[in-house]
Amino acid sequence: SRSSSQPLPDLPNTLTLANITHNTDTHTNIPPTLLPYLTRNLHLTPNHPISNTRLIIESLFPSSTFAKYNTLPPIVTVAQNFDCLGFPSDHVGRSRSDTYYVNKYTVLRTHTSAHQAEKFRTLEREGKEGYLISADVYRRDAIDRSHYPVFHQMEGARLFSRRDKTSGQLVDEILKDLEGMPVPNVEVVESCKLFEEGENPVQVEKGHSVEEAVAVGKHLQRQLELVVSKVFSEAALAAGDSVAAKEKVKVRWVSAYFPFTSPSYELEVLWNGEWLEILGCGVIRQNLLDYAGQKESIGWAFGLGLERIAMLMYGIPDIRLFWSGDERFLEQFKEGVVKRFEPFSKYPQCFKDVAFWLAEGRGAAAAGGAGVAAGTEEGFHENDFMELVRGVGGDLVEDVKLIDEFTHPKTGRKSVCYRINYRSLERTLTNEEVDELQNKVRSQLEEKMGVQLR
Ligand code: FA5
Ligand code: MG
Repeated sequence: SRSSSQPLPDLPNTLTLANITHNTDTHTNIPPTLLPYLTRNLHLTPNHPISNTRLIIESLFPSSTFAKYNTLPPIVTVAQNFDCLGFPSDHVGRSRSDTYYVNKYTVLRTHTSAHQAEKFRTLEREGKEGYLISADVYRRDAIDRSHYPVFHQMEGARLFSRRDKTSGQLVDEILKDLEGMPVPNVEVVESCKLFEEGENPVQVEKGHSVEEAVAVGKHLQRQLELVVSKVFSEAALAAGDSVAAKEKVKVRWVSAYFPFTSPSYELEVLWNGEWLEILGCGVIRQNLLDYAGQKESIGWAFGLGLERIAMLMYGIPDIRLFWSGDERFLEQFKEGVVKRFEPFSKYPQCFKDVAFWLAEGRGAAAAGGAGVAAGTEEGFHENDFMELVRGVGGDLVEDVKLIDEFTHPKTGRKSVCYRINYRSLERTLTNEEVDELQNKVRSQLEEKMGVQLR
């Protein structure tokens, strides 16, 4: 299908970043509009809320134990991002509708886990037992107030050496370290089992005893509960609520699946009456550690979303605000201390609908087609549509929703209708301006995606 297999016409033949030049090819699907983001580094911008959030969390991980990496370039190999982490070859995450490819062998990292293996490999050389990595990550995704094609993650890991120890000694050592850690101010409302035997993917790795996995899992959970406890007491103080600052944060541990950890968990936090997932984590698979020259270690890893945490901490309502150059936003974070964000007035929104027939007979959809709300069988990828809209409207688009799907009873053809919400964070848009954007979306839909407008 054209939208998924041809490079964009206006993309350069090479892409240079951090002094490395990459050739583009038919796999390339990075829109030129994304390129400026590769060097923005919000997580390193002084006083920016993403950077402040990073610093607050980093302060819980002593530099004597944890190496800190904050400048790893975002272009990585398919091997780093997927293969060496054990992603199966047909995993949906690998598809061109979900991931930005620089070329067939190179991607914009979709998560900070892409650096796990290389950083485990150099741990002893650095004289550390663990690391933190903060970086920008890239995913093709929906458009709404909590999704942006670029966001920031923090990866953390900690290893424990098994060298010259019995399993019992190792377990004692991990539990003793855990006892030395502060008690987090959280209430664990619900917890999945640390591991389960049988069909459930939450299992103890081959080569790990149950006691070892449980000890590592408990150490991991304690560390992350401390992160949550710190972040949310800061948030309550920011809101001027010193009573709430002392209250326990309600959390729950949910069992999860990642190809590179087992058992795996997600941590959810109760915030304004809603359960929000803030991170994924687990006991690192032994084959990954073996591959990374750590045959004699066992350990844990986690990956958390800095935007998601910053939005909770500061009460930031729209993910686009992080990228805004608007002084009314930036000046609120100048002091570096957590202060609740005071929204500036909202400008009016403007809804425009676009309906179209999906092209027929365009072959099978690309592998998996996850996240495709409509028309997978016609080879239509919702993320391609989202990107087209972003390409035209940029940050003037607040969200895009599928509002109707319809299959013609006689022809079996499928039609979809999307509602685009145009709203600037900085000014009132004129009708003419919005009409012009909407017309561009319509004509590009026909040209680039070969659909028939209704
Ligand atoms: C991962 O990316 C795994 N690499 C995490 C991990 C690391 C697991 C180490 C085990 C060991 P996931 O796709 O769920 O997992 O993303 C992790 C976190 O990133 C989420 O919990 C969320 O906080 C944040 N996140 C994910 N997608 C988005 C998004 N589109 N916008 C903002 N934040 C996001
Ligand atoms: Mg997740």
